Amino acid sequence: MNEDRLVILGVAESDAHAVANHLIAMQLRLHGLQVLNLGVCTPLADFAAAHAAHPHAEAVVIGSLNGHAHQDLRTLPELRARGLLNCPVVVGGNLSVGSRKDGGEEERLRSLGVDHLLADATQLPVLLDLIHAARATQLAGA
Ligand code: B12
Repeated sequence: MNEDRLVILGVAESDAHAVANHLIAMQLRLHGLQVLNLGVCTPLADFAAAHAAHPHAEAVVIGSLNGHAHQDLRTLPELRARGLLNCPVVVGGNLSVGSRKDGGEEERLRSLGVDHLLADATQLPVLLDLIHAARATQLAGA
């Protein structure tokens, strides 16, 4: 376990889908990360409070399966304006309602300030390693 590498994980506020959340927590722990798992139905303000309590966390990772990601994350700009959630925010799962996947939902989430969007949870360890490496490079240059 690498004590330096902490990730905050959870599922968006209106969303009760638990299975992927547990599998992702296991996957990330097997990858050597510490995981603070806030579980299902987590308001964005709770993610912000967890990050404020653990400011060294590398990322906040939020799952959304029920199609209401934009509604659940709509306060991200407001929280960031207050100096909260000042870390990479990664969102993944089934991001829009219904079968139409035209990319519009991803655009809307990016416009809220979501930094990374992933459909496939297997890409998470690689993305988190890239975020870790970028941060290490920044710290070395500072
Ligand atoms: C089980 C289930 C439920 C259970 C959940 C029980 C529980 N405690 O988890 C119950 C019955 C409660 C439920 C309720 C609802 N559900 Co439901 N549910 C499912 C179902 C059948 C399986 C979900 C699951 O566990 N899959 C197994 C996991 C491992 O796979 P996964 O969730 O797809 O996750 C994968 C990826 O999405 C991705 N991923 C997931 N999360 C994350 C997070 C990150 C960060 C990343 C990178 C990737 C990622 O990686 C995972 C592995 O590949 C799916 C349909 C399906 N076959 O997928 C519908 C489904 C997700 N549900 C759906 C809906 C609509 C609902 C309800 C709104 C239904 C209703 N009208 O009440 C409610 C919403 C409840 C709520 N508040 O969220 C829709 C969502 C549609 C959409 N987005 O357009 C689906 C797709 C069914 C459908 N085809 O319509 N549901």
